[in-house]
Amino acid sequence: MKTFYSPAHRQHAPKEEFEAGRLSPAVEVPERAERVRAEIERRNLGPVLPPERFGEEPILRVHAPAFMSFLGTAYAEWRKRYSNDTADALPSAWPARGMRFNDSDIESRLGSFASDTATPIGAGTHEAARAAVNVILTAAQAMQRGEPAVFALTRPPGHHASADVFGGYCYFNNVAVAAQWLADRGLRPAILDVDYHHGNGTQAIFYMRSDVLFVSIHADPSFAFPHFLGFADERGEGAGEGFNLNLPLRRFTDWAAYSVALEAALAPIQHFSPDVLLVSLGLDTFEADPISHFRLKREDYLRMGEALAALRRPALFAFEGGYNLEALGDITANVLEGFEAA
Ligand code: Q9C
Ligand code: ZN
Repeated sequence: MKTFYSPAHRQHAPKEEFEAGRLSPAVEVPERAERVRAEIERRNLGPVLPPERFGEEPILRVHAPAFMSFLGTAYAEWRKRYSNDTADALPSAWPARGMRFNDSDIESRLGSFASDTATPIGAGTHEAARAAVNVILTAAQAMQRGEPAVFALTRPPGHHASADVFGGYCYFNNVAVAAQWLADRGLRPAILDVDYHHGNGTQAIFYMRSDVLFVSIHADPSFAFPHFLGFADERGEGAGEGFNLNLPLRRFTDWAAYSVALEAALAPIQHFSPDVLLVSLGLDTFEADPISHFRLKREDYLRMGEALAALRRPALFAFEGGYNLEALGDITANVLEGFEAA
């Protein structure tokens, strides 16, 4: 299987996030993607290829123009405001209920476009996020040209970003941009999100639509991030009714329970009959993930790959979360290898 990868991801290297009442070391770090690339090379899973450049247009099919230009200039504006301070840009105030919308300065823009305090914007964040989109669009193009399966090693991740909100370590929604790009070329995409966290951004982008199916298996938002979306009763709206499926699971879910949910997710996907399956491949369901609470083991990821292969559909895997640096290469490669072996 071909892997698409750009070293530009390294330009996004957050040091800290504000979480649980304190500044703590960032977990969404460059080493994540480097570990995965190293393991793919070590196992000879296939060539690791650079992205082509796609420009802004495919991003603007999903993201709002004001959001797009905000991400392009946010860090420069932040530096101008706090010139003697080298910290990454993080919001500290939001237009909560009862307040007015305002986006006249960098603080109000950060509060208007951000959903949390864990997603810093640094000097190279925009460049890296743009490169991740180029990586997944190059992968999508390979699918369009008949590749049966590809891996987009996207970093930063994307599934928490909506049309005009960034958060949860995500800036541009890589998978949504790729799904839209494929739909624009007459292909029928389904998205399966297996990240530990609900893909709230992807859900929001396609919620009113029947041409892109979204299915997500994740930790129940009644105890897990993103807290405010991802419940089982969210089934899509208007034309999109019935084209959104959430399968929230309890704390400490292991493969026995997870595999039941996975089968439940695959049935509607098969019924939808997609031309391309996009997998939001988060690896934070691993038993030793530092920020999550499921209990999947290394070998379970081989089974996951095999289960996805049973759909007999072309598949684009896109890297999302997963924070156990030591296991990340192994469990990611297990999914891809399980898929190819089946
Ligand atoms: N105590 C992705 O996996 N903070 N994003 C959670 C848990 C944000 C995760 C705090 C987690 C975002 C792509
Ligand atoms: Zn996650």
